[in-house]
Amino acid sequence: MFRSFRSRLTLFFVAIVIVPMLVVTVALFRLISDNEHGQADARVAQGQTAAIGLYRREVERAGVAAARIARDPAMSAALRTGNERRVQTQASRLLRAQRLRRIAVVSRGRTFVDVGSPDATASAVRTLVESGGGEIGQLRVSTVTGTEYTRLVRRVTGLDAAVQRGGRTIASTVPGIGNDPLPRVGTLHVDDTEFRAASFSARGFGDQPVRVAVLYDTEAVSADISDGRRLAAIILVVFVALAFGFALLVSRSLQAQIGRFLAGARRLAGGDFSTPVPTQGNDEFAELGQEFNTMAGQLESRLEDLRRERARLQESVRRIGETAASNLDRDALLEIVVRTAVDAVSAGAGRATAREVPGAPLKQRAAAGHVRSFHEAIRGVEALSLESGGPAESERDGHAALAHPFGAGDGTVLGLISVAREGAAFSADERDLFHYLAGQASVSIENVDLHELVQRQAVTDELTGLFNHRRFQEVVTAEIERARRFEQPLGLVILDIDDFKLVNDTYGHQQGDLVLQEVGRVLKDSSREIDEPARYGGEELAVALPQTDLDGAHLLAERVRTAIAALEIPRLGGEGVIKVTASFGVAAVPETASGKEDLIASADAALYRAKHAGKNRTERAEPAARKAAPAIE
Ligand code: GH3
Ligand code: MG
Ligand code: MG
Repeated sequence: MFRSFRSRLTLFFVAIVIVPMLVVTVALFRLISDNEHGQADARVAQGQTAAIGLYRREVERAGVAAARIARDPAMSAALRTGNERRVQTQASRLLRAQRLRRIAVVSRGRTFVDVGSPDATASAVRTLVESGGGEIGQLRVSTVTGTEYTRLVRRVTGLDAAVQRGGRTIASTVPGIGNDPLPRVGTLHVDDTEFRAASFSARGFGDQPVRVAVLYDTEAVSADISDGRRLAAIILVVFVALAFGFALLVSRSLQAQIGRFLAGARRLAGGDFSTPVPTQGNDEFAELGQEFNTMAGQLESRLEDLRRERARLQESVRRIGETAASNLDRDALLEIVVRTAVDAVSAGAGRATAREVPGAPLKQRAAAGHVRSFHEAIRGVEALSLESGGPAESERDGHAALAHPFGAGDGTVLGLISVAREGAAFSADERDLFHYLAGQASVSIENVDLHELVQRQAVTDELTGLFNHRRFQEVVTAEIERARRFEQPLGLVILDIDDFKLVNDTYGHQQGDLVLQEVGRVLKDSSREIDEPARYGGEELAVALPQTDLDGAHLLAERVRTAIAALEIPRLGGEGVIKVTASFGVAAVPETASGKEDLIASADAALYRAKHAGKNRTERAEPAARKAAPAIE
């Protein structure tokens, strides 16, 4: 039910604010009500005390008035006469003159004079005495009527008042009060109005007792109560509103903070580590935010590690691919092996050295990293490995190094692969991995050597060491193409040993072979790096001469011819030497031919002419234009 954060906050708010507030409200309303009633009762009691005081004062005033009347000479005279009318006249006069409310004279149990208001109350009684000392009667005087008294009470106390005599209400400031008995202390209902009342007994006029009540209109109390309650309610409402406002503020801020965390978590889930969760202050939320950001940082660096690992893996896979593609090229293979070894063991640098041919000094063939920084360490470990003919390890001047030899399979070291780094020595795992890699590389290099040998054999003539016919054809094809593209000349020399058959026949086939080898060597020695002399077939040899025109080819042919003629070939199994000569035909693109077939054919034709012309000579091929002429004829 209270699953969401907002509803939990709401529950929390209701529990700690609303419920206590309701309890406080009820208690406060009760307190206000009790307090107002208490105040009302106190007010009534106070009013009663004042009313009693006022009543006494009226009685005292009446006493003063009675004394004055008793001393009045005209009144005394009238009383002495016992004439009822005279006394009454005098009493009426005094009533008016002295603003009295009622005067009565009682004599021998009979009231023979009674003037003024029948409602008069709070009277004083005075005994009238003859000059002789005999009692003539009783004088009763009142200075206030019930109505006046109740008005006076109201003026002085602010409360209503009522006077009852003999069970009947004779005066009241509350109209329509009726004759219900006035309670000593209690509640009185007049029509719909409720009064708090307190009453006391007093002497009325003469001997008649009266009951005087002070009345407090509880409507005022109710109004006060509701005023109090309203004020309390307003304060409570304001308080609740403020609490609600603060709670809303706190809730918003909490929700905003949590919202930020949520957004941060979602960003993380989406793989975005760039924006940290904002942290303010130093409360638990800030701490949580900091922890969150730390966690994100760690996650990011882990991911970065993973990415790097993955990149390394991809790089390795790529290298394996490269290796697969290029393992027939020794230098490319060494390059890959060194780079992989450096990466695999986290080395600072590495290199591969190899000999051109067995016995030659080791030369650097591939390198990775900054080899010069580790020169000493690498040289040192390579020396160790060379010395032992096996894997070596060294650690010196804060540099650790590993080396592994590779050889020809017969134990001769053809090269070394080495790595070095600063700091810690290589672990057993790293060492094993390095030697495994180098071992595998060694096998691959052997394969490369084997492959190179086979390749060489495929294009080489076994007897003379010159290129074979197939390779010659390839070379001429390629060179013709190149000559055409760059518009350069291409010369061709073909030679045929003179009377070779005779050599074979005279000295045997083996001797013939030796002659062939010697002639081949002369041709090779006379050729440049770029020329590829070949055994064209039998005892015919040929060499294509890039960037060489007909004259150039002729020059070379003559040089070779002279050198062959000067050759002294030892006799196999006998004394003396054999001398041979050769005939040459030279041709050139574009002078004597335009294509490959053309070129060979024209050189062949020239050779043929040289044979016919007496051998041991060089003939030029016919120029292309002259050759074309017979076709027209
Ligand atoms: P010419 O001056 O006209 O060229 O005379 P020739 O004797 O050289 O004539 P021909 O071309 O007929 O003879 C070639 C001989 O070369 C025939 C063959 O037995 C021999 N021959 C070809 N290949 C070899 C080889 O590999 N070794 C040996 N010893 N002889 C070979
Ligand atoms: Mg021949
Ligand atoms: Mg020949």
